[in-house]
Amino acid sequence: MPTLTSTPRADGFHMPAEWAAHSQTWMVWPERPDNWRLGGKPAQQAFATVARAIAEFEPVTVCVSASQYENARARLDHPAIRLVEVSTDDAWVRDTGPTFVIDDAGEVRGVDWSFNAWGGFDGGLYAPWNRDDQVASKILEIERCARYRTEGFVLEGGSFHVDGEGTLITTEECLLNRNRNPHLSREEIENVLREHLAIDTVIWLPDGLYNDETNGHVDNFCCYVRPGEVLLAWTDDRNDPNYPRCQAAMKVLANARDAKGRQLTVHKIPIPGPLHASAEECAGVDIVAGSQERDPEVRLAGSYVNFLIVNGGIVAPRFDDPRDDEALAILQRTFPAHRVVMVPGREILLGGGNIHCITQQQPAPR
Ligand code: KQY
Repeated sequence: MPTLTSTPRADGFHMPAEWAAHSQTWMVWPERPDNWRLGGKPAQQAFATVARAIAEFEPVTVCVSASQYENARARLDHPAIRLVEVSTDDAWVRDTGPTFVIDDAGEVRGVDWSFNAWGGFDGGLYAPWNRDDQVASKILEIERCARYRTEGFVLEGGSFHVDGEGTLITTEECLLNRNRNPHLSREEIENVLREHLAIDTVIWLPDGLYNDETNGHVDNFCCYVRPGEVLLAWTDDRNDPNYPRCQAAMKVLANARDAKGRQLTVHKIPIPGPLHASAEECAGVDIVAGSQERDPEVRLAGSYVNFLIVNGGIVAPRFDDPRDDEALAILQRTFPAHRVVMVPGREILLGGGNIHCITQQQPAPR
């Protein structure tokens, strides 16, 4: 399939909101033993539960290595789940997969951002990452979608959300981090976003959630629920390191105007925990120089915001935390036309993300 030299905006393509109809959701099967404990077995069970939950609403394609094909096939026993063999470095398709864009005729193409494992050799989470940088291209080949490649412009899909009506929300902590695009100013970064996602307005939250190893991906902190309305992870506890982050985000959101000139309604959802990995969970992760170390002292960046919107549903993490029920009620109230399903999120969180980070929606041609 061709790699185009124009931009999506110039060609009449834009990124639709996550609630627009999907043709399918993509995932990658986890197996990396220096990220997933016990050789990835508990994570595989968690990913399989997520895949099956999504498959109740729409088709799912799971990328899997040759060596894990048979195991994954047996564990992903649902008629709506397809497997394809793709080599990867890890399993975060939100960040390694394409960002799909669509035009008024319903043609779907993909943006293939440069990927550096969340910071390259300046705080990145593993090396090498060349297989992960190829994932978007391979998915677009499989789908026969034309590709836009932002060579040298580093971005991950979890670092932004759009409302599909011209507004994008992101964090300075991630996009202005020196380990992503230090050669570009804020305005130059905004221009790449405008051209590749066809947005007009960028809302910059200062930070993401405390201790998020992606340098504050917005998809773990704040997301759109419909145009003009966002959901923000929230704490009223002044002693929580998230307190100043929530306050700063609220201040920006309260003063923002979106591309349509609207003020935003902000819904709050509690932050679970504080959650920590146990010593036993940490001991199950292989130690490899250059990969993220695991430490029971370090608070995990657990968040109910890290959910996926699917056709007619919401697939959200639960943590066996006292706030699970409240989070479920807030999600169901916020998405009254969707069926909210919660699935176990702890094993995914132990690897550094959650359901939104391990999924990538592909819009349906209209
Ligand atoms: O989007 C994400 N949250 C990815 C996290 C990567 C963690 C690797 N250990």
